[in-house]
Amino acid sequence: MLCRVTLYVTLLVFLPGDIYSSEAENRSASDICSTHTILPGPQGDIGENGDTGETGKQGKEGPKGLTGDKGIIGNVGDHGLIGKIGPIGSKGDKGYTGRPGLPGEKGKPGTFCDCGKYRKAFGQVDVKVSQLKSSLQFVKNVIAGIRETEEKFFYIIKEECSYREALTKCRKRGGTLAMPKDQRTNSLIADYISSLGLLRVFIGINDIDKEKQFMYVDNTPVQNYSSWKVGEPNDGSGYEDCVEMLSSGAWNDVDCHLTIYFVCEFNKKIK
Ligand SMILES: [Ca+2]
Ligand SMILES: [Ca+2]
Repeated sequence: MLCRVTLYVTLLVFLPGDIYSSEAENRSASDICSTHTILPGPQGDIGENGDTGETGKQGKEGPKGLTGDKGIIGNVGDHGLIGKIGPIGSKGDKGYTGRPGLPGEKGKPGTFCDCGKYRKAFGQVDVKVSQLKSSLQFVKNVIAGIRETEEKFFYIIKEECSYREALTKCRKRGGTLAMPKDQRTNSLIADYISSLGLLRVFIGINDIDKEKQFMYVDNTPVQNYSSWKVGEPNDGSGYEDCVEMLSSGAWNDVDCHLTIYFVCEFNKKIK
């Protein structure tokens, strides 16, 4: 193979065109190699060094390096600016009481005052007030015979009147017929009747508008408290629509035309 290639190259380089065209066409390469031995020449000298090449391209970015050691503490920085004012704090506990102060300077001498006469006058007023209270109580209890609770005065008028006349007379005095609405008031009126030596008086209760439905004269029904005598109210004559109180405190329905004493009541507080 080597022989065939070498011969072919030699013929292409060194043989004239006509020789190549005549002889080479008639002689095969295998024939030449089989008759002539072609040896290689000696090795030539080392060629001159080539020119310096162009600068190569930039290499790829290398892998991330290892973390370095912690550095030493830096220098102290400059003084910072003053911060904002903070919110108002909560109120503190009350402090202890301070020590007493020094005594004040001595006062100036007072002026003369005849206070005795004022004291005397006030004292006399107090005496007068007490006397008036005593006198009023005497009038109420002994002369008038009036009785009272915290809210009302009660007064028995010794005039024989029918129920309607009695009611009118109480109203003309600024009150109305007495309306016992609790045991305490009923007992007070009963004692009042007894103390005067009386047996009966009209009180402010009737069933004039509707039979058996007894009402106080202020148009409130008799329902929470009553003090009927046993067997009453019986509407005995068929006309018993007004009510009397006996000295025992018991109630009885009677004829409104009956003429007897009566008891009025008056509110202490003027409405
Ligand atoms: Ca009746
Ligand atoms: Ca009766």
